[in-house]
Amino acid sequence: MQYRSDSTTQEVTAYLGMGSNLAGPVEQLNHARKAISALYGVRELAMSSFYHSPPMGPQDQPDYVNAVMAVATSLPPLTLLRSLQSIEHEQGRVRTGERWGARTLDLDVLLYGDQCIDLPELTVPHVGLTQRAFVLYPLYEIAPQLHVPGKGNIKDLLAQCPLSGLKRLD
Ligand code: ROI
Repeated sequence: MQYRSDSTTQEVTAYLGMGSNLAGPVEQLNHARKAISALYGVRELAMSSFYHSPPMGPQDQPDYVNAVMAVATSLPPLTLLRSLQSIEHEQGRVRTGERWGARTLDLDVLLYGDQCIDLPELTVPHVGLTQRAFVLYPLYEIAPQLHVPGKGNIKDLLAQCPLSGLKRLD
């Protein structure tokens, strides 16, 4: 049996996407940020500004507020995902089965270190990452040097992604 010679745990930097378009989106995101920071095995590293964005997908729903948070975590990716899902649930998200419908809170694992993950429950890098202005712009704000595994540099990805009505909130 081998033991680590120090008591530190391996941490990975993960980037989390946050979105809400119901029940006070700014408060939902602020609340989620606190809940994420309070998770065992998760430390906040950075938080982007909040961005206002028209809905992608069905247009008969309110505009969204989006942000991206960077964390250092010792949680494995699926444990992190499940912890985020319980926060969504605690904040009143009801999964109706409707694809791309309005939601009180959406938390996504966008990136998990430099890993590519392809599991039924979790795809990393997140599938929409390279096409979604409401993900790429806040991500760029907190990680302008980022390399997205299998996709390229964030700066190059951003250059090919129209703003699509995205506005930074003051
Ligand atoms: N549109 C915007 N602008 N922001 C989101 O977070 C968001 N999330 C979604 C869908 C419904 C695809 N559209 C969105 O899941």
